[in-house]
Amino acid sequence: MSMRGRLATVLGLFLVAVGLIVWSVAAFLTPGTPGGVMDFTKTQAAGQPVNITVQTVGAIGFGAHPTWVSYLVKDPATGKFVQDTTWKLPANTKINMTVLQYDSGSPLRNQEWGQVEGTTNGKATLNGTSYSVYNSNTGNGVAHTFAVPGLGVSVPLVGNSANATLCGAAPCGTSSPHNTIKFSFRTSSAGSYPWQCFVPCGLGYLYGNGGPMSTQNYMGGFLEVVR
Ligand SMILES: [Cu+2]
Repeated sequence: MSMRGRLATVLGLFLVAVGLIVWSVAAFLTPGTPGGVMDFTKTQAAGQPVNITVQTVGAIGFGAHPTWVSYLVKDPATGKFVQDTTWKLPANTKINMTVLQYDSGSPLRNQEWGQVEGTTNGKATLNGTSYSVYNSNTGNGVAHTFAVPGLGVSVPLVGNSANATLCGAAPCGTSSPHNTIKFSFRTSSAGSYPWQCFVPCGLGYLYGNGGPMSTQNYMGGFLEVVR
């Protein structure tokens, strides 16, 4: 092979290597495409509790609706936050939820949503401090709720100060201002249980209930409970 031919081969292989590196870094940084089912039954030993970590963000920052509020869930297999709100869970199992809440809050239209319901002991913790009700007319108000009506679960997710520099695009890193809310609940028998946020956070839509509030993979989804 001529010198020029060898150089061309080396250069070609080098470009392929660079291309692969760029592709894998981009794949790692880009959140998953919404629409899948996050399966928590594979990563959990039989009879053991399931740990779910989610984040709530003020603006998803990518996809068809980058300005919409959204939930993201941490893939237990890869550790990446993805925009999937359908979660496959085992029946009659304790679920330990950790919510990293990155959005600002406001007073609730219905103070009932400030009540923690359906969790273990009827309580949740906010940055380590236990609470059973949150008065949204104080502090930074409430940003979203996590509620599973079929299981009687409802938890207010306390907001961050609107004056803080909030995370602008998901997935958010823990260096951005956030509240950590933890609680546990139990799944019951097999079935499809809708879950959703009840704060009308669909800004710019009729009564705040359109847009992200009524679109799968943003402010609601399903617990697909299997035996
Ligand atoms: Cu919401």
